[in-house]
Amino acid sequence: MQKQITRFIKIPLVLSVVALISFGSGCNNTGSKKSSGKDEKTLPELQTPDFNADSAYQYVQKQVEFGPRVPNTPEHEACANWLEAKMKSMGAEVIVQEGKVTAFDNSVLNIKNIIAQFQPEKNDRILLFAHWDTRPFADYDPDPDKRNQPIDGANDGGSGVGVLMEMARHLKDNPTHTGIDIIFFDAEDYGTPQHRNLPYKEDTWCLGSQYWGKNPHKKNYYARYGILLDMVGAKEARFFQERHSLDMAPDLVDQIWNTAAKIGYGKFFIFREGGYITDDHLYVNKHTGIPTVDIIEFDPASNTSFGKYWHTHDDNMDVIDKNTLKAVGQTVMEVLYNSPF
Ligand code: AHN
Ligand code: ZN
Repeated sequence: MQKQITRFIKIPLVLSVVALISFGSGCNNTGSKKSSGKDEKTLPELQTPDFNADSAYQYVQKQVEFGPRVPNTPEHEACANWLEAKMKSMGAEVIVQEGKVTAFDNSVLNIKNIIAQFQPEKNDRILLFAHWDTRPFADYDPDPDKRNQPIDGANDGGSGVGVLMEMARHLKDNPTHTGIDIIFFDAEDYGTPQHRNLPYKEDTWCLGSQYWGKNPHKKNYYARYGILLDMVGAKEARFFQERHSLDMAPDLVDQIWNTAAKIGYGKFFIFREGGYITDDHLYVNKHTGIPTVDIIEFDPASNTSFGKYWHTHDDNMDVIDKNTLKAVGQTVMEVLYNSPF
């Protein structure tokens, strides 16, 4: 009898000592999960794979080599086929969602949202996304004669997809605790051009994510959280905390920015509020309720809020810097593999 009693006393004592030690040493850098859940401590700790910036760079370059990825063009079609094949080759279960949407000029765009599912059998999911289309105009190009020509979109379009592809390359051999969906949204950048005298309409942007929001690939689709990557490859890029993201997912913003600082990318992730930016994350959140964060370059000194190359013909491979791709890619991977959410 005596033996039984001491055992009952011992267990809580041991537990509280362990709890005190892990609290005192700062539980955020141990990679361990929240201690509240019952079966969480049975989950193995995950090792974050090394994000290869050369590989990400090549994925960006390859997209650019197709030419501008503007809906209803053969270049767009060819790039979509490549994206689909690549994601399949990395072990994803891929759905290509085809749809028709109406643009600012009432033209009908044939769009493709490319949805790559990892561990599709899991209910608990994280959603990562970027837009893969490129802008049909260069509204902000200094040369007015070139404003009607489509841009390369190396950073605006190419970089987010390139970073997500490099992350995807690791997911089969290094499975995360949750399932992961990577969506490449189409027709984000077909919003009303600024250089023609047209009435401005906010919801002419993000046509692919609006379409998906109304027609999710799975009924009642949900994920714990979403992360959007937009313009994540330019040299010297700075990521401020986008305001819609702070409104819908303040804890995740904290987690991402703190993780960046912890692993040495604090130079890129600035602990200051940026602007309210209309982007795919707004429509994902509006239609599904998933809290989402937009990691997007922001320049408070620029009158567009973005880099000088933005929506000009300077958005080509020359603006892409592997250090920026690495900072964003490794930070997001670290969050995925060590997320307390
Ligand atoms: C607007 O300019 C309304 N939103 C910025 C979203 C965007 C455009 N991202 C890339 N291109
Ligand atoms: Zn754009």
